[in-house]
Amino acid sequence: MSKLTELSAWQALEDHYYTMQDTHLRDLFAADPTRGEKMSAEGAGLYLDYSKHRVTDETLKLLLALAEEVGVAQKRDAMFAGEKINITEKRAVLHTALRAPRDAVVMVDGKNVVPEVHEVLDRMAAFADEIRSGKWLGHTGQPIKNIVNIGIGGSDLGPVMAYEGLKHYAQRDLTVRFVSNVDGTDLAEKTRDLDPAQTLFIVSSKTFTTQETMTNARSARQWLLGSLKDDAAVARHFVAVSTNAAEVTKFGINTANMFGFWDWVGGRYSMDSAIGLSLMIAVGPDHYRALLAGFHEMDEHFRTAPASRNLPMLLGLLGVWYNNFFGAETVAILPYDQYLAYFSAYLQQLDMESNGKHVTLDNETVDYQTGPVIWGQPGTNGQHAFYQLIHQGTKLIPCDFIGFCQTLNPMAPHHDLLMANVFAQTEALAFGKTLEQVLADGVDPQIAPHRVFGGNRPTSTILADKLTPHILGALIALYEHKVFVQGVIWDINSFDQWGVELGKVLAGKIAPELQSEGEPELKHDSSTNTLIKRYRARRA
Ligand code: G6Q
Repeated sequence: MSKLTELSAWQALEDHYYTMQDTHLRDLFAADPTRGEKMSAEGAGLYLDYSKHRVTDETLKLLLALAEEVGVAQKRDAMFAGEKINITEKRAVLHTALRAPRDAVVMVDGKNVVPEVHEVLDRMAAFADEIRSGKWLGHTGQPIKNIVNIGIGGSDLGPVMAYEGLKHYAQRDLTVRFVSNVDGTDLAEKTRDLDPAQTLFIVSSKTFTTQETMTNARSARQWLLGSLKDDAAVARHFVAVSTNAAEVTKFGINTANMFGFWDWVGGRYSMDSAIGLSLMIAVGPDHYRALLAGFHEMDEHFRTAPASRNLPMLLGLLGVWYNNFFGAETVAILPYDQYLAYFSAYLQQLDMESNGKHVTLDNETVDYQTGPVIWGQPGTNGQHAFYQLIHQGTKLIPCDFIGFCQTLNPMAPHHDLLMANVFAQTEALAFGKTLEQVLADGVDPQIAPHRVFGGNRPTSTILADKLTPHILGALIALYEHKVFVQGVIWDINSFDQWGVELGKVLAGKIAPELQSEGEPELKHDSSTNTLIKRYRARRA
């Protein structure tokens, strides 16, 4: 048994699970007509309905006791205070400082980092304004009309998600694109209709050594110079976002055109650092600052709200309940807003890279499940695709439904229909349809079992008034902190990502074997050797 599973709160939850495993949401709702109002919490403009979860007051009490016993609040305070909680990289974890107000004080190694954060934000704002107003001219004297962010992982997914999320607020005469894949198709397709003389590349890379990003950046430079034919053009068409000034200079970008951040910002937690420059150019500094204020409001909620009404705490604990006691393997994230098309993909990295870990902070191999598989798509599209399995399949898939009371594109009756689907899905998932109800509908008894919905499928519903920059910030921070709560409970380091290393190292060895002139001596396993040989023999 591990440290976690030996805890009295954990064992109490195990016992409690046996009393709860067959309890149906139908009965829980029937027993308490006020359940739907009672089991809700609010913070930073978000309303969370968690009544359609397979929990009682007792379950919540035990989950909160678990949070207490593992010290979630103390660990949270240590994170906010800049303690080096990322122990394998010996780093503080301070994405919360990126959205701290100007007069806040956040100390790292004896220094208040907030003034530097705002200095970079101010430089970003000045640069964004120059681009947006057409004052920043390209090498041939034309204003910039196209922004291409080159980055990958944490240097791509956040900006692309938030750009799509806030497109409604974007300056529409600017074209903003994101290139991430080392597959040349990505760069080729994203630049094919752009005029180099009007295009700005933002090379976003914390390390400025990432293979995909640097390969794309070099090819982008060639594309630009192929047309503008003057090395001096790079200075007007390339800026960098990085922590690595030396590599930025080596690439040929003047550090005057570099926007920095710090080693205490993890890649997947960096979208509100200078990594968000493309987004700030698109939506403007004021909307960007509103986004940061939303993040900060949720930070404050997480820091100060009582655990029983603390949104990230509740979402985190409910996730642990299903992951570790019901054996649920995945969580579906289902935003009912077209602008949030990339939200699930973003959360996939945030959650799976953070909590996809197998050893504890004390180097013990865990004997319990850690992070779930995160997936999803915006509604209502998913309803016509994979919801069948969630409703009637054999797997338990807790879902987060996210919806807004007001649409940004009023076009009756669309929004009412969209939201009717949110409420209908969570109702159907919770209560299902019994055999008796199916037969009462006059369905042929021969096929009636196929029409039965078991129900008892848990969902959270997160509602906000309107998708604004502020609300998007709060929503992202909600999930950042949910992931944090779960990482603390599972006693893992949510802030490193060693799991991405091995593949990178092996790709570094294989690339020269694909590129070499003569027949290379291959020393891999027989499968890898055969695949490499077949590729070499057949490529054009
Ligand atoms: C995120 C990861 C990873 C990282 C990318 C890009 O937490 O660290 O996704 O963001 O590998 O790294 P660079 O920004 O250094 O290019």
